[in-house]
Amino acid sequence: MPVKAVCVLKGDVSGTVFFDQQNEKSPVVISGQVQGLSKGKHGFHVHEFGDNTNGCTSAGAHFNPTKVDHGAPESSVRHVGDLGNIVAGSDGGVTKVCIQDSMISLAGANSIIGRTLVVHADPDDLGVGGHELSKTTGNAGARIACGVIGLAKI
Ligand SMILES: [Cu+2]
Ligand SMILES: [Zn+2]
Repeated sequence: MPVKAVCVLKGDVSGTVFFDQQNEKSPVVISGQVQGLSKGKHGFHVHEFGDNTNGCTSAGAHFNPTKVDHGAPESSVRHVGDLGNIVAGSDGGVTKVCIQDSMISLAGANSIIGRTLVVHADPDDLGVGGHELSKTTGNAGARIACGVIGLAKI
């Protein structure tokens, strides 16, 4: 049974991101846009909690149910929430989001429903930057926008 979810990003930048999954075993198609990013790469993750009581900080760490190291979306070793980067082509414009991911899900153990989508100030180094934070956060810097991922109408 297909499931659809949506996240409205708010903060220093704004955006709307949709998640579509045809069934529990199919990849999740992530689409939408973010407005106002600075040119370049910005870390893009699902964080553990759908708690924004203290802004994006209370969303906790990357969603990582299997307790492994941070990594690239295409890596076999990665947090479930590791969606890599989105790339803004120019300062302050509209950045299209177009990602397909086979590790996140909209149901079951890897479900991202009720968790927080975060956009970061800096590039995610995908775990290979050699920084002390590379293996936990990708050293992606401040959380510049976030929103809770909720169920949407099909
Ligand atoms: Cu993050
Ligand atoms: Zn991560």
